[in-house]
Formats: sequence, structure tokens, C-alpha cells
Amino acid sequence: MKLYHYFRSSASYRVRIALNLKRLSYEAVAVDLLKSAQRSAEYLALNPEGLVPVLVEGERPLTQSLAIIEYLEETCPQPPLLPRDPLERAKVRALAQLIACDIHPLNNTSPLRYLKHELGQDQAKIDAWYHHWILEGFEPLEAMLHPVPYAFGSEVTLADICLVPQVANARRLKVPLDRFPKIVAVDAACAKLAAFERARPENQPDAE
Ligand SMILES: N[C@@H](CCC(=O)N[C@@H](CS)C(=O)NCC(=O)O)C(=O)O
Repeated sequence: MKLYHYFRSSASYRVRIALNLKRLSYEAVAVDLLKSAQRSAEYLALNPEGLVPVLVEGERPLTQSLAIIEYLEETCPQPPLLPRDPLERAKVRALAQLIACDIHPLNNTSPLRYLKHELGQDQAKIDAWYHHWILEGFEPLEAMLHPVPYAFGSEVTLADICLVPQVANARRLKVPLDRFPKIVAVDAACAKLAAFERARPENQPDAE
């Protein structure tokens, strides 16, 4: 398998964690978002959205981190990243989607670029936007977590896979996390696991 990713991309980070948890080896191909490599014709042929990550298995490019992780879950069920019970699965997916669908898209590179270049906002306003949407999402996330020690119990799930990269983004942008002790505790529990450690942005060969 080949993973097209960028070290700092949180959607890529999610897939790296899932691949590591499932002990699947992969070849990492760095796509430099700062050099707009995601907009090259070659890359758009893999993903017309021009976003990372893309996972290529054989000739088939798979896009969208959650779809990729669910594909890995279905093709390589051990260790499971979702609970068995359908109700519990729905709860884990809800936590994951709160992060991946409600927080992350608002703070992604493209909307931030749009705020800057098309809407003429300065860096202070863009940072305020970034902080605002993380805090808006982390409030309900904190209320929904029951860390013992992971986001949804004693086993790592898709919820942790989404939480850890989002916390890394929050820290990078200096969002204060003192109001979110449960989120911080889940992140700390995951940080002890090798699969999470190896997936960290700073541990990728393309890290600057
Ligand atoms: N919903 C997508 C989001 C993918 C995404 O937004 N990737 C970002 C990096 S985290 C990206 O490639 N940005 C490049 C750009 O906006 O030009 C997923 O989960 O895979």
C-alpha cells in the first residue's frame, strides 16, 4: 500500500495511526501542501479533490480519511477500531465525526487561505477563527467523553484516531486546553502507544 500524505495534515495523521494500529506496512509518499503538490495533474488524477490523504492499494486510490479507515477496518478487522455493538459503534462514529466533519473542515488549509486572500483577513483574525471553531467543537466533545483511558473505554477506537490529530492542531495553534481535562487525558493515554507515537507529524520523513 502507498499512502500519499503530508506530515502536518491531520486527516493523513488519522490514517497513519490506523495503519500502525493494524500493523499494516505502507510506503509513505509525501505531498508537499505548501508547494501545492496536491494541485498537480498527477495528483489530481489520484484524487480530484486535491486533498491528502490518498491510500493506494493495487491500482485503486482511496480518498477521505474516514472512508479509508473504515476500509482498513473491513479488510483487516484486527484489532477492531469500532465496538461490536451497533449502538456503541454509532457513538464512536459520532465522536469521530464531531471532529472530522464539524471541527476540521472549518480550520482546513483551503478555508484559511480563502479568509486570507479572498476575504482579506489578517493573521490575527484567522487565528481567532481557528481558535473559535476548535473551542466550539471541544466543548461538546469534552462533555461526551468518558476516558477510561481512551475516548470510548478501555480499547482504542476511531474516536481516538480523530481526537489525537485534532489536539495536535490545537496545540500547534496555541489553543488553551485547560478547560478540557478529559480530552487532554485521552491524548496523553494514546501518546503512550507506539502506533500513535510513530504516526506523529514530527516523526515523518517529510517533517520540516
Ligand atoms: N475530509 C477529508 C479532508 C482532507 C483534507 O482536508 N486534507 C487537507 C490536509 S488535512 C488537505 O489536503 N488540504 C490541502 C488543501 O486544502 O489544498 C479527509 O478526511 O480525508
